Amino acid sequence: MKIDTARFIRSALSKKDFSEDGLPEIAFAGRSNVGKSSLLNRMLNRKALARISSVPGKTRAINYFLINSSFYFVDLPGYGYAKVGKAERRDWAKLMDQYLQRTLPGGMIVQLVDGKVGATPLDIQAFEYFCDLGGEPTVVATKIDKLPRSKRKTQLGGIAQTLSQGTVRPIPFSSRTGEGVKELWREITTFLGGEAREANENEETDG
Ligand SMILES: Nc1nc2c(ncn2[C@@H]2O[C@H](COP(=O)(O)OP(=O)(O)O)[C@@H](O)[C@H]2O)c(=O)[nH]1
Ligand SMILES: [Mg+2]
Repeated sequence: MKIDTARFIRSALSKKDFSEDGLPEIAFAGRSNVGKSSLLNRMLNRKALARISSVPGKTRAINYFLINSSFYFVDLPGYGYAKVGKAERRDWAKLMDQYLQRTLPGGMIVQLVDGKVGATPLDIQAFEYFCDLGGEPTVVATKIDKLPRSKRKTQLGGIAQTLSQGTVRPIPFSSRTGEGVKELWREITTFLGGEAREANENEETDG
């Protein structure tokens, strides 16, 4: 995909800030520090676009980036901060619930798992949560450059097994080397193609 424009649109801290224009949304989720900002920047060929989300006060928000004026990348707040209090965790869960219930099923959610660390109990919980809400997460194994080639197959198989008894096929990804960029874009364009077809069909039946 050629990226002509990629613009930060806004940080949503509550339901009223969610996008209402009906453009397709591709949401990205993962533990904090999993490499989400790096992946978004790499996918969009921008050096620091997604860092906006790491400025204080915005890490708990849902951040919208508009791509080529035609779809959104949605940066969901990272889960698993060690130091957040109960109230903040509750706010986080509420915002995520509201967003995901509205976007899944039918939307696209990309779940990032640290390729070196493997799937943690929090990753499993998140995966099950997304599935319960009707999502079918596309799983990406980040920082794959850190893993020796000889350990790859076992590690990727382990992630698939732990998350889904082997039904998902994690995409190995590295923001350092660019591995996985094409494959993830392929998944995204397939999703966008389906969205476009659906919109057309609706138009035909409406008119
Ligand atoms: N080796 C390696 N390190 C990475 C990669 N992606 C991210 N990192 C590092 O992991 C840390 C967290 O990355 P960041 O993108 O900020 O994670 P986020 O908290 O999920 O947004 C940073 O120190 C990055 O430099 C990768 O593909 N390979
Ligand atoms: Mg980040």
